[in-house]
Amino acid sequence: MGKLIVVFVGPAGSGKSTLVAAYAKWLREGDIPVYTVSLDPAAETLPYEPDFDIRSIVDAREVARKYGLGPNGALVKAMEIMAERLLDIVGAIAGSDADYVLVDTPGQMEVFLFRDIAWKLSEALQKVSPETYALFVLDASVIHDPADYAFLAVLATAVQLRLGLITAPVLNKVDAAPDTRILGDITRDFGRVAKQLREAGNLYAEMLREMLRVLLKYNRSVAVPRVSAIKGEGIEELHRLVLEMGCGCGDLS
Ligand SMILES: Nc1nc2c(ncn2[C@@H]2O[C@H](COP(=O)(O)OP(=O)(O)O)[C@@H](O)[C@H]2O)c(=O)[nH]1
Ligand SMILES: [Mg+2]
Repeated sequence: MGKLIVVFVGPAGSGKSTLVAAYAKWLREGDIPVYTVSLDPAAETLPYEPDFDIRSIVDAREVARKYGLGPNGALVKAMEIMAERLLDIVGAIAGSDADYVLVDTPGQMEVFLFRDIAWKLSEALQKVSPETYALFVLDASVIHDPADYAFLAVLATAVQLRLGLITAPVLNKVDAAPDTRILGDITRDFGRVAKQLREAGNLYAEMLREMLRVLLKYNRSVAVPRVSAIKGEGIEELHRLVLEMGCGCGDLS
């Protein structure tokens, strides 16, 4: 096979880095070669040892000192430097002979997604491998009701629009989620979500239902993997989703 590149995006603290660590460990245990990339110039510590670490090129703390910037300004500047040095990043990825490349993005999602680096990186990675996908990692505690499921689907679609990469949502921290049964129902059974939204009987619920119907029409995957990166649980399900994102063969179960 060619390379399969997975880019992890998501809000700060959703568990991107922990999930990269867990997925890389899982792949290695299955004797599957994997190359890990950290693109967080502000990372203090990482739960894995990246094969490529952006801090060898740009470190947010040094940028802050050098240019006299605060934390946000330093991050924005670091993103610009990263965009200029894109060839180094992408070259390292292209040069690795691993089947899987896991790309961990900056802790602060917005400095990545709202800057040129996001689409420039996506474009460059797609040239390395057409099988480049994104996972949108969210903390499972944000999901309480069907409207939240719609929120998740819309956010993942927004990321997909921005990156131009097929993007699937992943719910992390299920070990700490208040009620995984409700979570399971609404992430696995769109019929139930639609019914609950219909029963709500208001215009807003109606709008969400229509939005979901359209989104799901164009997105292959409905089941959202529920994982605990910290416990290494649900990684097999995540892996199935990653394989499914590319092959176009639908159900792999
Ligand atoms: N309970 C729980 N905590 C987690 C899980 N995954 C990550 N965390 C914790 O959430 C915090 C942020 O994780 P991190 O991977 O650094 O998030 P990132 O900013 O998205 O890279 C850390 O304290 C992690 O230990 C999980 O599955 N369950
Ligand atoms: Mg991180």
